[in-house]
Amino acid sequence: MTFKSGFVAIVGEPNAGKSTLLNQILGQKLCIVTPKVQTTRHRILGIYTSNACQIIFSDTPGMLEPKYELHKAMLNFIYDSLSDADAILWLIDGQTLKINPHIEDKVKKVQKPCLLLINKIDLFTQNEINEKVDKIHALLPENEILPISALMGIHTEFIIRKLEQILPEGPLYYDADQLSDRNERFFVSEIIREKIFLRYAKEIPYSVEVVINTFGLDEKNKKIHIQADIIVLRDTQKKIIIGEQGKAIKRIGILARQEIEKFLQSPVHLSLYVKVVPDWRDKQRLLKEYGYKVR
Ligand SMILES: Nc1nc2c(ncn2[C@@H]2O[C@H](COP(=O)(O)OP(=O)(O)OP(=O)(O)O)[C@@H](O)[C@H]2O)c(=O)[nH]1
Ligand SMILES: [Mg+2]
Repeated sequence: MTFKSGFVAIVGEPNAGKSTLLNQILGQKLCIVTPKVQTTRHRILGIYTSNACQIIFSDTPGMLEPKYELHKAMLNFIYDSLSDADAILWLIDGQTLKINPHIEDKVKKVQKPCLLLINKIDLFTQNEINEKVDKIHALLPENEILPISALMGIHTEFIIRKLEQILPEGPLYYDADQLSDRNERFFVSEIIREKIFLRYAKEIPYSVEVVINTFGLDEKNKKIHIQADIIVLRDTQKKIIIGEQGKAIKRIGILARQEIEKFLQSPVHLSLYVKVVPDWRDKQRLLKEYGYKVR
């Protein structure tokens, strides 16, 4: 049997379920997921390895109209993933069936095998699903369509079978037990950001960045000590994040610590500071420092 391997970009509208799909395929929560758009800001590799293949998925931010430098950096992650890819999974939200013209344009340009996945079919009847497939087929007749539910794992196994056929013969690019290219520090910052996305409304989630300053084992109390800054744009946002008598940030700290402890499988001491950095979303130097790709 020949061993297959390659890179697969997961692209689509914000909120289509890209990160949910990657987590489902990997069988564990790697990427953060929230009901809000623009949850994912980076390109995150998720590595699936079996006896027959290694598939290196890129979870990407949702396609958007860039409003500030951060958005441009997010778009760069999508474009890089598409140009590196051996195959593309284009995720369409079954609730909206929105076809983003920029994605269509890019997918056509790169000329790679592309599977259209209509997601969230757990919400619909078989008749409704059939109608949706017909609608998408009428718009994009060249591509194979697969209705799935990333959340419930419906037809997600089939995606792997399909990719095994499409991908070329190739080597193990990563160790068989490696799940991602990102380190623990990165995922810890994402977990904190997820809790902020889930608990605050309006512009707060989009004004926040999380920076890990300290990450190390405290030998004395056998806990991993983590200190993180929550960066916001304005003083008013800082006040909201902290909340009355610090109650709101305390809650974030507890929720984040519980999940970080599960993720690291170790007791954790987490301390959070809120820092105002005006315009960080438009400062290339800072964006680079925060791990975004600016060019
Ligand atoms: N019912 C249902 N909900 C889903 C499914 N897949 C994802 N969702 C929900 O859709 C929302 C968005 O999911 P994400 O995985 O964060 O979507 P995304 O495409 O990564 O979003 P961005 O990172 O913002 O671009 C979450 O509330 C998910 O629980 C699905 O198959 N069925
Ligand atoms: Mg995402």
